[in-house]
Amino acid sequence: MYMEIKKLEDIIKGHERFVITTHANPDGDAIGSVIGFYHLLKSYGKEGRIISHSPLPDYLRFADPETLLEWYSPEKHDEYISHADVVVCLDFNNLSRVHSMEQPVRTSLAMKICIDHHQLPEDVFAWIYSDTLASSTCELVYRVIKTMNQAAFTQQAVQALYLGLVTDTGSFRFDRTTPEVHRMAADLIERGADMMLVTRNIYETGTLGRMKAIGEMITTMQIYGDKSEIAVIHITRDMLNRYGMSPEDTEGFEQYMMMINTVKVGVKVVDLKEGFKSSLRSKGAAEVHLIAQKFGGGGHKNAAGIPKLFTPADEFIKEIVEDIKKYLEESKREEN
Ligand SMILES: [Mn+2]
Repeated sequence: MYMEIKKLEDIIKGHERFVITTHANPDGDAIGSVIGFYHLLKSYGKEGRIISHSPLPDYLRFADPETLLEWYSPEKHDEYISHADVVVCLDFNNLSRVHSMEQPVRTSLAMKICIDHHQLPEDVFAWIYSDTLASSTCELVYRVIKTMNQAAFTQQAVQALYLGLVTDTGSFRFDRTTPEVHRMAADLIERGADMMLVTRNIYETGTLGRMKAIGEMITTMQIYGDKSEIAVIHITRDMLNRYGMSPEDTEGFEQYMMMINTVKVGVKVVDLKEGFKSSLRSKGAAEVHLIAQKFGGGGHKNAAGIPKLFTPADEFIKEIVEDIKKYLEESKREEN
């Protein structure tokens, strides 16, 4: 059931022990929102532990200087998860996204609540605070703290929330960057968020290897469609090995396809140890989560993901390019 902030406040006030979690391979918004929410709980004197399937990525370490995020292990955490009062799921809405934590969370008697901006939540949450038009989960946590208890805007909370706003809006470039988002950013900076700390850690720490990988990726990019509307990059196992990168290190590579003026939809394919995963981006009206659905994926209108597939990557690329062509053709017809 969907809830308003008042209901969330009642839930927090009425319970003591909380698990805070987010999706595997957390990004800036995931980390920002769990840290923000932790400080909200603390401001009410509640016990909260941030437990995550994935460890904190190195490049986001600056946002969690106290190492609040605990890397999940069954021995250390299952007991706590099963006896918690509430499990708070941030920046995802399907329990499969917590991977190894899925079973303990599902079987826990704790109330499960979700705070998120993705579409199509799973039917497992007692309460959901969602806004699919929000720029980020950090925007939602900001709203919650602002309404509920501004004492939770500690130095670390504002830094973390600012991080999520910046990363999920692609530095205030994406569609959902509303005047409200800019006002939030301004407010967070006034409350002590260090803007340059985010710039330095997120945008100025790439390695030479990563930069060269981007070079090869751009050179090998394929363009499809009569008007060159579709771009595809395929980062192969061989490329990852040569540049000493993991699939997660290709996060953000999609943007280079979208910088091309003719491109409306971009497809990134990254080889995994076995199989591959894919992410989709679009500009304007094209709704890529609709394209991702056929392959078991989902997400937002302009950014979607497809989890691990085992078909040969070349076949997948052929198929999805045809799907996208058809989709763009049909949406053109609808416009006329
Ligand atoms: Mn997000």
